[in-house]
Amino acid sequence: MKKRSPYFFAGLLILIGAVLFLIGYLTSTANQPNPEALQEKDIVEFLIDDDMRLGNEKAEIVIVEFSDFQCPFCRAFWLKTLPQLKQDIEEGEVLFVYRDLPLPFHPAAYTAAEAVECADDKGLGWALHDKIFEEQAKRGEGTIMIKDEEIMQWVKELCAEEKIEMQVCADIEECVRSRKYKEEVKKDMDAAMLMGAQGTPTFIIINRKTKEYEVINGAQPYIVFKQKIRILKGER
Ligand SMILES: [Ca+2]
Ligand SMILES: [Ca+2]
Repeated sequence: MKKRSPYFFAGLLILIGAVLFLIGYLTSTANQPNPEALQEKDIVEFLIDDDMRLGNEKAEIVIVEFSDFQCPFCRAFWLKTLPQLKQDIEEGEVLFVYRDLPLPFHPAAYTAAEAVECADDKGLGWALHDKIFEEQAKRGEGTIMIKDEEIMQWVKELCAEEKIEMQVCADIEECVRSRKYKEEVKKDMDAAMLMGAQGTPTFIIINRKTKEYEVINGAQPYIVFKQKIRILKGER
C-alpha cells in the first residue's frame, strides 16, 4: 500500500474537525440567528460588550469582529484590511471591537484568546494580538499549527521588546495559566452564535443611532467595509 504523507493525516484531521464543528454548530444553532432573544437586548451594548476596542468610543459606526487567532482568514484581514480601516478608526469615524470566536479545530486559538484578554488587563492586548498574527505570518500562509507554549513564549518576547517590567509579564502568564478569561471567551462565542456567525472572521457593522446592522463574512477587502458603512450612514 502506498504510504500516506503526514500532510494527508493532518489534512484529514482538520477535515474531521471541520465536520464535527459543523455538526455541533448546526445542532446548537438550529434556530439562529435568534431575533426574539436579540430583541430583549440593547443590540449595541450586547455587541460591544467589554471587549478591547480601538478608536472613538462615541463613533456612530461600530465594527465588531468575531475572530480566531489561528484562522488564516482572520490573519489575512489583520494583514490587509485592518491597516486600511485604521484610517477611519483614527479619524474617529469608526469604533473597532475585537471579540473571540476560537473554533474547535484550532486548539491554540482558545489560549491565544484568553492570553490577549490577560494582556489587555495590562494595556498590552493589541500588542499581543498583533504579535500572535505576526509570528504566524512569518511562517507562511494557511493554518499554522501553533502550541500553547509558543503563545507563552510570545508573551515573554513582547515584554522584552516593549521593555515591560518582569512582574507585569509574570502577572499575564499567571492569568493565562489560571484561565481567568475562560468564561469571557465563552460569552463571546455565545454572542457570535446568537448573531448567526457561520465562521471566522465574522463582522457585525452597526449604526449606534439607528441600531441597524450589516454582516460581513470572511476576509473581505476594505471597499466592502466602506460600502456597508455608507449604507448604514444612509449614504447609499
Ligand atoms: Ca466579551
Ligand atoms: Ca473577548
